[in-house]
Amino acid sequence: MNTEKSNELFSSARKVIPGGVNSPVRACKSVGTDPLFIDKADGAYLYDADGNRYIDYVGSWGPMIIGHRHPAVLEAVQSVMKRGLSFGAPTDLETELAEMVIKDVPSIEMVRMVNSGTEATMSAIRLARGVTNRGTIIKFDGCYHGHSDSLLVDAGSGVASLGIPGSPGVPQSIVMHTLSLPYNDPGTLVEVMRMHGESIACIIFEPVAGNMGLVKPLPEFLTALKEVSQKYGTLLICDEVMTGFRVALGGAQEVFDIEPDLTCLGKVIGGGMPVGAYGGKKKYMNKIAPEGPVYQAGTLSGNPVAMAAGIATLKELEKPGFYENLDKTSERLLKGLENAAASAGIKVAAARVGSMLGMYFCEGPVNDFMQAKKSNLNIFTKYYTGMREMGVYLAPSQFEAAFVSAAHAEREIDETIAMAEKVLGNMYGRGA
Ligand code: KE4
Repeated sequence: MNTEKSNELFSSARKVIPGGVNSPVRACKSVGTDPLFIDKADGAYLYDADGNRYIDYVGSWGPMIIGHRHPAVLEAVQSVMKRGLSFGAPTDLETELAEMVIKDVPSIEMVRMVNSGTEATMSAIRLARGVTNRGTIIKFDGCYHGHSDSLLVDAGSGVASLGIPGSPGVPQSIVMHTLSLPYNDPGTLVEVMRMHGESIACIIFEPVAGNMGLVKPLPEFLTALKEVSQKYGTLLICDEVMTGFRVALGGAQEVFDIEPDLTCLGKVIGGGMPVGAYGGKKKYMNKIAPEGPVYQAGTLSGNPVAMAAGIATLKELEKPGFYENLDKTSERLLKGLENAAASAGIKVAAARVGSMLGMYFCEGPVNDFMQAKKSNLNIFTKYYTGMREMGVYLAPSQFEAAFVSAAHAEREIDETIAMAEKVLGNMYGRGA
């Protein structure tokens, strides 16, 4: 692909923006290449500054589940914009989106809108600490919950991709209140809670880990989470920023029958605009200012244009058959990629939950971050660059998930599989 324009734009961006990007993983450092600058998108496709077209499996890191430039979303946003962009005062749109979230995610009785997933998880943790009057929190290695200080410990996603152990600038006095345990390890969780449970404010977890690649929760892990949180009065926070409205209308908590005390949302509920949210039982949410003493605020929280995009998106998701169809497409892709790897004699551990997929280049199973890190990153890099060269846009890191949208039809899936057969086949000197 000719990427001359992207290269020019990247060198200009690097002069004025750290790393030339506004979020580290976009810099493609872990795959040793430069980022494409995107000019526009439509349906399942991205078009870069040089006019190259790509089948998109990043979907803006999850939000674009109904495809880019969906007419219903564009129409909703354009009509709200005619009334103004932001008022810093309540609007009926915030209530409408809140009512939809509460209807679709039964564990949420009340919800507060914020501007990002980071704000959502940061606020939910503050609420848990405020409600329990405890300071220590538990997270899991390889899980990423945004970049607030308490959570940049053994995080996944960009932190894992860049191999940053935590981050400079996060004081020890903060980090010491965060315990990071192995994901899918009920024994360790139970043991740590036996010793410290009375001082643990909350356990925050990804119900499907999507920031160390894709790792499904083991049933015994989910059981342990439920039991220890109830036993020690610790709040269970389900971080569904990525899985919410992605893996099912009711999120991963619907798929795996999880009953969290608090849930964090983002990505899909903004339909591509900056939206995060946290919600849960009224007895907890009533502790949030101005109703209660736990403070949290935001200039653009509940922004009407962002709400309009989220409402229009959720209306599409609520249509009968939406997830069934998306499941079929996603399963077709998963099977196709597994077969392509097998034909090329390359061992992979691939998995899918709804339209969220992951593929490690190693023997399976991959149940935690230690095992995920055994994936062959050289093969991943060749796979990533080969697929991009062929016109398939994947996340530039082994420690991310891939997302299928409703705009991906059989044609896009079959083209992707054909390209994977070529790329993986070429890798072992066996052309497709
Ligand atoms: P944001 O602050 O980036 O909106 O959300 C943070 C967050 C919280 N919880 C989970 C489970 C998440 O996956 C995320 C953000 N996901 C990454 C992708 N792995 C965002 C991409 C990026 O950092 O640029």
